[in-house]
Amino acid sequence: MDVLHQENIRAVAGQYAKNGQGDCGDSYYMIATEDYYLCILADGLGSGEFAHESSAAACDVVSIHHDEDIESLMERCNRSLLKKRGAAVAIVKIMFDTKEVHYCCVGNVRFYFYSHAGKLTYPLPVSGYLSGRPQKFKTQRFPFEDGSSFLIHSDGLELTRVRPLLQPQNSLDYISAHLESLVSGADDTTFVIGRLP
Ligand SMILES: [Mn+2]
Repeated sequence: MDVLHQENIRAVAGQYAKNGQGDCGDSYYMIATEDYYLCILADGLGSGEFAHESSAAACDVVSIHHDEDIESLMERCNRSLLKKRGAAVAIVKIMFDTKEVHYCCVGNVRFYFYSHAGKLTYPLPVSGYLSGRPQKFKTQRFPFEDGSSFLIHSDGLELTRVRPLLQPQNSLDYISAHLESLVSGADDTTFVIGRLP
């Protein structure tokens, strides 16, 4: 598992290829600066090499331009997927200074944000995928408080009880171990969990 540990955020990511094969069709990238945390999770259509090529292209372009707002990052992802197979893409950017979460998604990537007060926000997935065709993107913005947690995952993971899992008393190690225990191998699976201390 991949761990990011900074003053403003802790995050853990796990990624598992379908049937334990080499090429995972999902890709993710995350980074924390002094000002924000950004994560993209992309699920390439299908599986194997060409699914990976698509999801990796989206993550590569975001890793270069992560300082931009997420509408422009979604545009860049979309353009990067022209003449490739395509991908479901979700981008979350958490602004430490304004204490705001910005989120945009096209396709079946799920996002849950659990506030310190116990409010669970889970934007419904927008159907479709990015493949270079012009699209409009709708970004959600909402405020957060310290002590919040979040989860982003690809559709390889089937979750029924997110609220008890993201409770503040559950450590990120506990949550990631639990999520890993649910990985079936039937599809590429990626999750990113984070906590804003
Ligand atoms: Mn998938």
